[in-house]
Amino acid sequence: MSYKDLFLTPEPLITFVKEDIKPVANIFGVPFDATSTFRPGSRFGPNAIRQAYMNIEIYSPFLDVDLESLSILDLGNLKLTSNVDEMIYSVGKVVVEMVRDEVTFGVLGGEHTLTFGTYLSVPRSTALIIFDAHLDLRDEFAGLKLSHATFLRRLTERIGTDSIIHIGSRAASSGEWKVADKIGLSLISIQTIYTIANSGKLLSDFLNDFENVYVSIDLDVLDPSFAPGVGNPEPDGLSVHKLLEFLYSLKKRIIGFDIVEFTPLYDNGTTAVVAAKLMNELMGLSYLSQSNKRS
Ligand SMILES: [Mn+2]
Repeated sequence: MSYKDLFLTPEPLITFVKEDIKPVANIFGVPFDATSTFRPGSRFGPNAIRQAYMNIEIYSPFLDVDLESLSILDLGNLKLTSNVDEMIYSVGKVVVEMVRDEVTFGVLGGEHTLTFGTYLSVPRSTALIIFDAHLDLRDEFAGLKLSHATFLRRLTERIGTDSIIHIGSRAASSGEWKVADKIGLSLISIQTIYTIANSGKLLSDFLNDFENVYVSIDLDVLDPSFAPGVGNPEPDGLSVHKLLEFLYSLKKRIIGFDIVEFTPLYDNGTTAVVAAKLMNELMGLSYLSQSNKRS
């Protein structure tokens, strides 16, 4: 071993690689925010989540999983581009390889548009669980057909709505609510969560027919008091605890996940550690689902 190996680290990459253990997940960042229309800066999200991750406790008492004793492979960030089609194409190709290699992947955004690329590249037996304040169902926004405000419209045009459930919904134009109704998008809106005692049951019922899940967390699903550093903050959101409750209820294999819309420029440090914690618990859940320890 040289002093270079001894004293230098490849930070900000997450450096929990153990050569003899298959990684719980492959992590990569997508520093893309070219279609942001309000508060830009989610391109700085991936590295800020990594930095927070290296500074929180990663043993999960709830799951009894210690990621420190396991292995996480951090593959770095997608090459810089401001072309949305190129970003979608590259992300999709990377995900196809990970699905082929049967490794759970975790994507750090970046803006929500990236989910269009990731989800189209997973097997169709995979349910998409979207946590988001916004419906993202506009036909176009600010002159763009594919953007953070329209990605779900484009996705449903391609694959319909049968495999998609949207949780925490509370912000959209009146036209978008009508579109959601017309295309039959399953919603667990914030109102439903507040008025129904066990909204987790609605999620588990929806997932009955699916083998795998892909979890997409737009951090603005959380109340801005928990997660102020997002591109489009929206009041009256979920608590971190409630979001974790939904995640902990998942019993299906997690094929992949993303955590998007984190904008460190507007953060006070809170959103970064929340994102890091969510990533940790999603990896813990992935590990348990891989080893069939949850059923
Ligand atoms: Mn959103």
